[in-house]
Amino acid sequence: MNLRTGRGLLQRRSFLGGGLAVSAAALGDLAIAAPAAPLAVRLPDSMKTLGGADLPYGQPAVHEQAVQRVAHPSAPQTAGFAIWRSPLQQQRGIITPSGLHFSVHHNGLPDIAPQRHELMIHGLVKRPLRFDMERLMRYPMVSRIHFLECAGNSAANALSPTATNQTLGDIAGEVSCSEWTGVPLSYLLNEAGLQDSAKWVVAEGADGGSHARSLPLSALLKDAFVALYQNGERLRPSQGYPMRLFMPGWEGNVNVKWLHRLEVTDQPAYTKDESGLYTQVLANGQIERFAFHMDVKSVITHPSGLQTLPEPKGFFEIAGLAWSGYGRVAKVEVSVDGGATWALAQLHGPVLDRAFTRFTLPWRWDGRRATLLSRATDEFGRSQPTRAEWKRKYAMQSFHHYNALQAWRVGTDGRVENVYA
Ligand SMILES: Nc1nc2c(c(=O)[nH]1)N[C@H]1C(S)=C(S)[C@@H](COP(=O)(O)O)O[C@H]1N2
Ligand SMILES: [Mo]
Repeated sequence: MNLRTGRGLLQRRSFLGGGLAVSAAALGDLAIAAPAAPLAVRLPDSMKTLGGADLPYGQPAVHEQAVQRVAHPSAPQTAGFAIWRSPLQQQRGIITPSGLHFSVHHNGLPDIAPQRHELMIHGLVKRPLRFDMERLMRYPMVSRIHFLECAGNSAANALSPTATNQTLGDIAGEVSCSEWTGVPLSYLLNEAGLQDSAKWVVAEGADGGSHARSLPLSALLKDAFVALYQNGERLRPSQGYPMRLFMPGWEGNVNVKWLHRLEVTDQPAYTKDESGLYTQVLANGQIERFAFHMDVKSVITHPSGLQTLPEPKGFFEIAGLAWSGYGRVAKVEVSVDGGATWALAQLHGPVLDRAFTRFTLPWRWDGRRATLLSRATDEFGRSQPTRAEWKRKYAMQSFHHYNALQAWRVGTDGRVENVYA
């Protein structure tokens, strides 16, 4: 049963679950009109020739080569700081293809041979330990589907006084979601034996920037694991091959890639990364540090920035992704009138803890200018601020943890652009 709400949004009475989401009546005229005469069978050329060869490691269709990560540094191919953003506007479904997972490297990609790589655990432990890959691979492993988001995702929206006209991936593509498989950190820490004074763990990567973060021990014992697999295969080099720390729902930079050292301590190390890069100034002048959780957030992927709706009006499915670093997404609301009225989107299962959740809402566009927004709320009632609300909390130049509502303006010509609403 569809409920018609403001401006052509077709809201269902049941918002979660399987079955066909959209009634046939809502779709109506999408198919290419069939003529009254019977359709003649057209034999495709591909049925008249031999098929081509397949590859030992599969690749996307050649016609999909435009679907790529986009680099945002001055010299992406060299060592040094690089951000590769994921083309979220092309993603349908909750798992980001491994080759399209976003990436942030502070000092390029290290070249690590797994046979020589070791993980060391030392500091306030009873028995310092060293694991080579072979030994680590023998431990019991868990598999978890989780998003990963850079604290600096959507920085342009946070900083730029006027909205930049870019794709969703270029604006907010520093987030992805994968199935991660690895060894719970508690197994390794307990084997090393924690001393009574142990409170923090400093994790260090084996890259040239010696990226390092301090993390509270109690949270790590509950949730962290050493990830070895990503979407069923060994980690990609971009994601920290041969191993990375994974801490569900926490800001990207604590998920130390190319992990080689864990030092148990009684206090944070205040590494250059945590005291320099990842603290930020609040509007009241106070400094916010160790802001680990990524907050609830959502983006409409279809339609989104620089896309053009193919017809000036008619049926479209609004689709997007929502996530929260605290738990599950409870609901997503969508507006097509800049936030004046809202309708509940359908959530597509599985709705997982600290993972992408897909949402959709059918929309019959009337051809008038529309401002699209999505607003996610998680199971703890946390919801997204407007941009103005977010800006009131932080100092002018702060940009980490930006989770304000993302707005898209659909023009009468069908063109979609980034706006602040
Ligand atoms: N060793 C190391 N770990 C690192 C980084 C790095 O530069 N070196 N970048 C961090 C940052 S800032 C982010 S957002 C995440 C990104 O993970 P991804 O590249 O797998 O998406 O890795 C984090 N872990
Ligand atoms: Mo990051």
